[in-house]
Amino acid sequence: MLIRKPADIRPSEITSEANYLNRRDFIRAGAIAGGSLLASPAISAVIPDSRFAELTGVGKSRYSTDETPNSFEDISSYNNFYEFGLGKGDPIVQAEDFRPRPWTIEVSGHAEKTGIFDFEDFMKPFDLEERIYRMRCVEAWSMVIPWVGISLAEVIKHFQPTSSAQYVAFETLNDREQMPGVRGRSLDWPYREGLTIAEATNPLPILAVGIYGNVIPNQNGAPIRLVVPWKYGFKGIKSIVKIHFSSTRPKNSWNMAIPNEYGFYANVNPTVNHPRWSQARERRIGANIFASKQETLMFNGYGEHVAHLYKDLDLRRNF
Ligand SMILES: Nc1nc2c(c(=O)[nH]1)N[C@H]1C(S)=C(S)[C@@H](COP(=O)(O)O)O[C@H]1N2
Ligand SMILES: [Mo]
Repeated sequence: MLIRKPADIRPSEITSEANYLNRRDFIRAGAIAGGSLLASPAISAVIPDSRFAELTGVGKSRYSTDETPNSFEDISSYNNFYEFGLGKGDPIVQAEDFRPRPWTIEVSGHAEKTGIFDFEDFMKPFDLEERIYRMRCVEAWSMVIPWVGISLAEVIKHFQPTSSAQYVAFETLNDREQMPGVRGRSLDWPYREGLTIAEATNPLPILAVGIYGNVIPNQNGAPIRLVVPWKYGFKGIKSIVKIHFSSTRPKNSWNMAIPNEYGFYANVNPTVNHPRWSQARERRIGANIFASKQETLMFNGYGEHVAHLYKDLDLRRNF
């Protein structure tokens, strides 16, 4: 199958997978020779306003998996982004002309610092890091994605939530002009998601602004989207315009749409099946078509970092 790339990406603008893997080997070799894989603190996150531009000052993370990342083509052509169509191949085509600038993010609710921030100003206090994460969609497929982003925990700390802030809510842009999908009623727009404050301040979640060292493609949630690697993909809300510190549990889009199938927590859990299919196994996108499915891991393999958050929770009821 031939996979189309947006016409205006020059091959030189994309870090090819081969180069990329070489760079990683180089970094590993450095680590063995006595260096460190830990992030060297970057200056301030400067995100170029041009498509697929290279991100600079990106540190490495100790939370990255060693698994081989999916290709840039897989990651940018097999997407869920209902604002740009229901098919996996729709967003790469329908989000082509989406404009992720100018962009503002509104921070509101129970916090000391609130306001409406230009994307560039919003990013400045934070360090960019690469986080290579396993990602698991509720539809029983998975990928490994080399994100570039900022720590959500650092963002939360920066805005100084008060003790009333029990949850963090997020909203996607809702623009009928640019997003053909929101003219229809596939979901109740805008797309919404939320986390408990304990989840949001765990070290794993990031707000991603890049993939493979370059500015994130529109179809993956430009200019900024959430990544929560131990939860099903639908928690990873794209193209965020609002962050709200709330005292009550926020609504989340897939729970609003089909409450008996999609809960608030959405923790990856191979022992709790979706009402219409098993969650025990998953298909890795891009794998040889003869490859068998692989077992899904509890909390998508991130249990050592997050299982304690749920020790008093019945995960069968709180799915
Ligand atoms: N705004 C918005 N965010 C969204 C979605 C969406 O339809 N709209 N789909 C979610 C789902 S179901 C998944 S699996 C991931 C897919 O992210 P990716 O296309 O970057 O792999 O985005 C999530 N974020
Ligand atoms: Mo998903």
